[in-house]
Order: sequence, then structure tokens, then C-alpha cells
Amino acid sequence: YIPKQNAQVYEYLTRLIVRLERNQKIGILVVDDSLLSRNAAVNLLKRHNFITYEAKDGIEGLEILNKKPGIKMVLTDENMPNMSGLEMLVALRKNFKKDDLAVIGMSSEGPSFLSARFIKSGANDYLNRPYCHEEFFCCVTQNIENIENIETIRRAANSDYLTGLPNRRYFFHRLENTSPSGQDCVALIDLDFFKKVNDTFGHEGGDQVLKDVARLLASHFSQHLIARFGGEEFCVYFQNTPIEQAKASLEEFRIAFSERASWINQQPIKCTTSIGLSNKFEGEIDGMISFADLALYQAKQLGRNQIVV
Ligand code: GH3
Ligand code: MG
Ligand code: MG
Ligand code: MG
Repeated sequence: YIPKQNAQVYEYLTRLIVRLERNQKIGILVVDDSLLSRNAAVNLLKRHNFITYEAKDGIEGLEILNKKPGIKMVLTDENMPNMSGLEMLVALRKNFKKDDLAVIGMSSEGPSFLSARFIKSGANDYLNRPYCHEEFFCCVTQNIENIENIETIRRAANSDYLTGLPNRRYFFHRLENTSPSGQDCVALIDLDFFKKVNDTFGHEGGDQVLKDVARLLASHFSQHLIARFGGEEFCVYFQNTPIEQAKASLEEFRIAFSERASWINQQPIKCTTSIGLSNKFEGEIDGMISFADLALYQAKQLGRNQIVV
């Protein structure tokens, strides 16, 4: 129980409680050959609810990092047998980027430029020993929060706010280094007469249909890359899928969507989709999407609510 009168203390403690709850899911690895200083750090981290892992040298540290998911931070000593902190840092940065895994260098001995060497080798921060508890927690919390903020920004940048689906940016980012194989195909899915839905049921009604179509797409094509491409246009990329198989599953989706309704103010909204599908490509994914777009245009011309390959 925290008396509400003291607003500042109240706010601070509330933030602390939220933080402690979130920490329960965050793994921190402590790498140090000295049992004494390893224990000191681990005990402090446990006090703040973190999941802790321990390693006595760089080699063991790398092993744990590759085995255990959910580690967001490594606190490492420099001087250790077998593999030093700096050597481990250079090795782990090949797989774990600075934005995903925070590394904090620690040392009590050694030259004063050790902090600079840690930072230059890819560490996020440096902590001198002996440290006071307050200093330790500030450093850990600050760096964990930086990682979490980047995660939040990345998620927001890659997904569509209304439907929660991946957006166009994410779609192309994911396929950046992919050249379509003979077995890939792509579908463009566009809602029919959607302007009329907005005109009849308002933007709120239109938004509801968009959320529903996104959910149905996600359930039908969970194995594939889906994105909201634009206003009422969606895209599915079928990797290693024969076009007949893609067409059959799109047909199932098309019928399922046309047979259900969205609801707004107890009124049903019926809607259909036109779909263009293609496996033709001229070098790049963009080319395949252009062919799917042509097919989609034909589907509209032929009367909508159908698939054209
Ligand atoms: P067609 O069958 O030829 O595709 O006709 P259409 O009416 O679906 O196509 P058109 O391109 O004329 O209209 C698309 C509409 O989608 C216009 C735009 O206001 C609406 N729209 C785009 N994004 C959103 C959105 O996020 N929410 C809502 N409610 N409407 C949107
Ligand atoms: Mg040491
Ligand atoms: Mg449309
Ligand atoms: Mg459209």
C-alpha cells in the first residue's frame, strides 16, 4: 500500500513495480572468471527480478548466448582465461546486433582506456568496478530500456496500425535478398466496391471490414508472408508453392470471405474480393507483383469476386 498523498514517491514506486514485472521475462548473462564478482552482479540482478545466466569465460558465454533465447544483456569482465571479454564481444557481434543485445564491459583493473576499447569493439556501455548499487542499476535499466524502445519502434515501423498485419515496408524488407524461384508466386487481393462500403457505413464500417479481412487472411495464410499493401489492397507471397496450390487456397479464402459479414451497429456488411495471382517474373519480385497487378485488373474487368491467374 502506497499513500497517494506523496505523489512523487507514488509515481516512482509505480514505475518501479511495472519495471520489476517486466524484468521477469528478461535474461541477463554475467560473464566473469571471479566467482565473487560474478555473484555480486547476479545477486543484484536477481533482486530486480531478472533471469540470470552465468559463465566463467568468453567461450562459455558464447555457448550460453547461442543456446538460451531471451537474453537481452551481457555484463562481461575483461580479464578471463580462454577468451577475454573483448574477444567474446567481437565474436558475438557477428550474430547479435547492438540494437538487440546490450553488452556492458566491466573491469576493475587494467588501463583507463579499457572503456573506450569496449565501446569501439561494439559494447553499449561500460561499468567500472567497484560500483555502487545505484550506479549498477541505473546502467542496467537504462540499457535495457534502450533495447526495448528500439524494439517498439521497429515493431511500429513494420506493421500496419489498423490491422496489425505486416506493412509494405516489412514485406519488401523480408524479401530484399530473395530472388523468386520457379516455385514462388504472389497474390494481390483487393476489396470490391470498397468506396461504397465507406459511403454506406461510414469510415468506421470500412475499418471494421479491413480488420476482418486481415484476420481472415492471417488465418488462411499463416505459413506465408502477408502484408497490407495500401488502402484496401493486400498481398500474399507464396514461397515454394505450386501456383495451382496457391490458387486453390486463395479460392477457399475468397469464398469464405464472401460468405461472411462484418458487423457495425448491428448491421451486416457484405463484401467480396478480387484477386490477381502470378508466378511470372522478370528478375525481381517487383516484376512478379506487376503481373499480379495486371491479373487483378482483369479480375475487376471480368466482374469482380474472382481470381485471375
Ligand atoms: P474496386 O472494386 O474497383 O476496387 O472499387 P473500390 O471502391 O474498392 O476502389 P477505390 O480505389 O475506388 O476505393 C478505395 C477506397 O478505399 C477509397 C478509400 O477511401 C478507401 N480506403 C483506403 N484506406 C482506407 C482505410 O484505412 N479505412 C477506410 N475506412 N477506407 C479506406
Ligand atoms: Mg577477470
Ligand atoms: Mg477496391
Ligand atoms: Mg484498391
